[in-house]
Amino acid sequence: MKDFKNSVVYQIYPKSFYDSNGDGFGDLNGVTKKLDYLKELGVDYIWLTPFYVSPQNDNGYDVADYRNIDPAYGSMNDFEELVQAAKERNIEIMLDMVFNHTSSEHEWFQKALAGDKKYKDYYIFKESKDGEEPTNWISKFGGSAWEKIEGSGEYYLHLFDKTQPDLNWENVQVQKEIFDIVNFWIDKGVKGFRLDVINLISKPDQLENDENGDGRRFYTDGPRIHDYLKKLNKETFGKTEDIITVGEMSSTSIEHCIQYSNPEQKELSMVFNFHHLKIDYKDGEKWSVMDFDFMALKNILDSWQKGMQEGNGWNALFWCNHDQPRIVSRIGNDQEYHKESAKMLATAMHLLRGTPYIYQGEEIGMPNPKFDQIEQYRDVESLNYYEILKSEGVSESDIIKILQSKSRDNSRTPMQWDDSNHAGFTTGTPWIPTGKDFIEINVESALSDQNSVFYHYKKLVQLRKQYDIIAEGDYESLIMDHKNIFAYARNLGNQKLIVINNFYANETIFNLPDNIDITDYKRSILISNYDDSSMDLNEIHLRPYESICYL
Ligand code: TEU
Repeated sequence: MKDFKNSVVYQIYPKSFYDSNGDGFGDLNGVTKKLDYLKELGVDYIWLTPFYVSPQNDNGYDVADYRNIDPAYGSMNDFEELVQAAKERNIEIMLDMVFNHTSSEHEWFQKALAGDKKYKDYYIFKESKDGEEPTNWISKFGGSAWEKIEGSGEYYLHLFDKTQPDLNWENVQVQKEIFDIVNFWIDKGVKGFRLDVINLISKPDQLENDENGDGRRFYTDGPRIHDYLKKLNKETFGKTEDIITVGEMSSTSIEHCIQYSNPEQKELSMVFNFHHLKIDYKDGEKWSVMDFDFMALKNILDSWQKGMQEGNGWNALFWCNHDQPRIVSRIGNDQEYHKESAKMLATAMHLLRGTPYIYQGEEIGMPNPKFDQIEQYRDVESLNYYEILKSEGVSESDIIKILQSKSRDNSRTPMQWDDSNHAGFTTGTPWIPTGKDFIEINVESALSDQNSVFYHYKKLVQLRKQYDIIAEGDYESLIMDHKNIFAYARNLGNQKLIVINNFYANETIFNLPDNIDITDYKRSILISNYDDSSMDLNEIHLRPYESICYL
């Protein structure tokens, strides 16, 4: 049985991973074909984003049938073969479960719309208030969170797209349906679940206007959220010891995340939070362009590390996923110091306390594609905000700059396998254009270069297996006021790991704080992104993006 604390999870967005049949759309057989590559990287789990039957308005996060596979991705047989072939390589499958909402094409919602009372109570319908929406809540994808039913005074709630109506978790029948779905997939040999925006499922009894916000304070970590998760755990994955779970927590708090992931609470194994990625939002607004705020980043990572440790919670560690721009473009340097900065970011994240997640392409340092025409974008959120920003009078070229920096499509371009047409992703026409830099940045060239970003990630995965201190050590912050360096220590028994990362292209100096005594233990460099890093911990002259880990 795998221990989630020393495991590493690799996230696959199947639509963009590998197309096995030339239709331009990645598929499950494509994942199976690339398993040896993932075995080489050494990962323990593959998290697959949704491939269930879906109209694909939100690339599968709009599920129309939770028990069947969308033909575009393959068949149930393909899925079973994938699970088996992965197990043969000691890799387990983690599925993505979307239970805050369904697709509006789901049979339940269709029945609800047809007036079936039982199914209307599966969702959140409300009468209009004086011809207006029931509340002033805003959808995460822009516009009102309520959609009017044609020809009636009723609206339904959708925190995301209007084709993603929110489920009513108050209804025990809904809960039972969901537990059955989870058990259906457990029976297929799945060993992990990622639960989409799971901290939004509990809405208050009375839905009210939010006088100073978009409504999120009413439903984020809502009133019965912990009861629901305890119940879900008890009825499904909690029945066995060997299933890991990660909750995607939108706008959450450390206090709630401790409860979600402290083993005594019997809710989830670990949590994703996003506070450390909101460091380039001008005045808190995602749809803006801003350099990242390094001191804010450090303080957020530090407070989550300490807070979760004190409460015995567990973090999922990540820079990238299918909703985030590529980290090497966002915080690193995707030009002159591409390799150095990609490796530095990997080390800085993987050696924190928590379970690391690698998003497809991150391990070869894939950058943002810098699409410069709106026609190249596919994502519903980007397209909605394109219209919203336009209606606010923002110029076309400024909107494109914003999308180039923030669009979710930045991470959804085809995986770059080699330097052939469409980066070897498909023999057809890819559903979204390929990044321009695939000639240099691709898996084939990474595998043939011992100094590549790929081998740095591989080494980080291996180190986690070799040194217990990486999974189990306590976190300790170092030199928090330094303007260029993010450094920390990990402690286990009489061992001490020190991780020093220069987040900038200019040189800088690290001085060991006086309170740290390093005389009594043997020192060696576990990993670095330069091959001649200094051994003199008392004063290190760090080169651009230099990152060193000492034990
Ligand atoms: O994302 C939830 C979420 O709130 C974000 O990360 C979202 O992308 C962001 O708020 C947009 O600014 C999850 C999935 O990861 C995402 O792909 C889905 O679109 C969303 O839920 C709805 O299911």
